[in-house]
Formats: sequence, structure tokens, C-alpha cells
Amino acid sequence: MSHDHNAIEALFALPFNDLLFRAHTVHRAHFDPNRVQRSTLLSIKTGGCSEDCGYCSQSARFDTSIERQPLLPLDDVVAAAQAAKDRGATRFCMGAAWRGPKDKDLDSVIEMVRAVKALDLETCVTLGQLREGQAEKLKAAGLDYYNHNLDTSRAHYGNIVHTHEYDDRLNTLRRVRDAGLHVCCGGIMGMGESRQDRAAFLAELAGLDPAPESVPLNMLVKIPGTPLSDVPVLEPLEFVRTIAVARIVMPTSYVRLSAGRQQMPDHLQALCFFAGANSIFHGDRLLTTANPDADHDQALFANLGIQPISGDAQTVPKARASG
Ligand code: SAM
Ligand code: DTB
Ligand code: SF4
Repeated sequence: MSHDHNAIEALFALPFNDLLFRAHTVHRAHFDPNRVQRSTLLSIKTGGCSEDCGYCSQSARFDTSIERQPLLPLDDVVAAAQAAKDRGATRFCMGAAWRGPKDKDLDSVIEMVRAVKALDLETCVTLGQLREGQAEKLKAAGLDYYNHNLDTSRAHYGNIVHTHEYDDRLNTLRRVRDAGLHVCCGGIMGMGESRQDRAAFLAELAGLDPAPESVPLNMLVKIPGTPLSDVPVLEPLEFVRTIAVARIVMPTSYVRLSAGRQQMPDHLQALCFFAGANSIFHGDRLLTTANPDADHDQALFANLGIQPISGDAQTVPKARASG
């Protein structure tokens, strides 16, 4: 598939039914369309972040209602991971509000990765920018995925974040890939970007070589006190289009319907699954905001005839399992 952003813009411009039909056809060629993977998130260090990402509740620069929380004790993390596993999650993702981890912090996170891995869960962390050698240490501890989002187009990034650059994000993604970790990389829709920005953003993701195994697409959750708290809401069908285009340009990646589900009616989520989303966050919290509770999602899956992907399933599709 071409990563040229003009070709990607042409996909966005297709009639909605043509775009969805194409995306769903690609989806079926690579995945069971009735299976969805579930990951659970835990914020292991909350708030007080030095960065100024305009959407984020955890920046120290904005007056949000978040309570700061230092790095959680290992036992609390293990208990949360066990609870996530008992509810049916296959991956446990630990997020920290850092620009990047200090070596001492990384040692603590490594203990967490080992302990979560020992519960027979896939492991993911999102810790900010990594320095030389840090990704290798995480890999050696048994980490499966590192999440680091590009979040939007290069052109729009400077309107949202001023404390680091797009190329800093790309450098960390290169380190993660070179260490042999699976890459989880996506972004946020509804930050005042244009359709052209959404196309350019997807071109960046699809142009990573190889494309990320996991692509979280978040709908902005508006946080009072942040610069983006009153940006106009993105039209929901444009979010569905973005999922469909992501599916077409990254046919073997898991596309995750991420933040924003709490604000989405079930029929909109159903359309996102049809468009090619095949992964969600499971459990009633994201990092600092609410997510639908497990009972709600169970009822939604039952209604749609969707089965969760079980813990034993190979979650990287066969087409790229050697990568
Ligand atoms: N500090 C690390 C970093 O920036 O990479 C890790 C944590 S950060 C909270 C992880 C991702 O969460 C961001 O890149 C962004 O995509 C997403 N996110 C944060 N706040 C959000 C919001 N209000 N709405 C939607 N997504 C959000
Ligand atoms: C991602 O793309 N979305 C998740 C995960 N990666 C780390 C985080 C969503 C956070 C939503 C806002 C909050 O709960 O603070
Ligand atoms: Fe900090 Fe990450 Fe939030 Fe940016 S997105 S302010 S780096 S926690």
C-alpha cells in the first residue's frame, strides 16, 4: 500500500460506503473480523509531567484536577495485573507521566515488567522518550510492546506540544524497534487538525518500517484546564473514516479503538469494529479518565457476536509473525 499522503487523502475522500467496504475487505483478508484483543491500562506514575502536551491531564503546566501519584509499589502493580487477567485482558500496559525514565525509575519498571510477565500476560509500557540502551534493558526483562505515539501530523505537532519535537518521538520509536520490541504507536483525533493532517499522520505511521504492530487511535478526551479543553468535537464519522483508512494502509496491524469509547454510543463503536478496529482497552479506567466498565463491554461484544482474543492466541498475525 502506498504511504503517499495524497493517495491516503484520496481514501478519505471516497464515498463512506466504498471506504468502509474496502477497509472491511482488507480486515477480513488478514484477521478474523469477529475477534477483538483486549489490553488493560494502569497509570504507574501519575501527574507532574514536565511536558506540555496540550491534551494531557498530567502535565505539571496545566491546572487540571489530577492528583499526583509517585511510582506505585510493585505489589499494587501485580495485584492490578492479576485483576486485569482475571477479567480477560491478554496484555497489561503500564503508563508513566515522564518526559522519559531516569535509570533508577527504569530499574523499578523492569521489576514490574518481570512480575507481570510471570503472570503470563503480554507486557507493554509507555514511559516517554528512551535514551540509548534503555529499550534493550526493557527487552531483556521480557517486555513485549513499547507504546510511544506520534499523536498527529508533523505539521500540527508544534501546535500541540512545545517541549519536545516530532523527531524526538521518531528517535525513540527507532530505538524501540532496534531493540527488537513490538511497537505500539498511534495518535489522537479531534485536536483541531485537518483531514490533511490525519492523512499525513497515517502516512507517517504506515511509513515506519515495519508499520507498528499496534496502532491506538484515540478520540480526544477533553480535560478541563488543558489548552485543548474547548476545541470543537470531531465529527464521529470522520473518526470512523480514520480507522478505515488506518486499516487499509496498515493491513496487518492491530488497530485499537482507544480513548474516547466512554463518550461513544455502542452503534458508533460497532461501526469502528466494522471499519477494522480489532483491539480495545478493557476495564473502567484508562490512565486518568473513565473507560466503559467490563460488564458494558461484555454486553456489547455479546450483542455484536464478537469474541475476545484469548490469552493463548498469537496476537501478531501470521503474515508478519517472523518480523
Ligand atoms: N508520557 C508518555 C508519553 O507521552 O509518551 C506516556 C503517557 S501519555 C499519557 C500516552 C498517550 O496517551 C499520549 O501519547 C496520547 O496519545 C494519549 N492521551 C493522553 N491524554 C489523552 C486525552 N486527553 N485524550 C486522548 N488521548 C490521550
Ligand atoms: C494510547 O494511545 N492511549 C492510551 C495508551 N496509549 C497509553 C492512553 C489514553 C489516555 C486517555 C486519557 C487519560 O486517561 O488520561
Ligand atoms: Fe507528559 Fe506524556 Fe502527558 Fe505529554 S502525554 S504531558 S509526556 S504524560
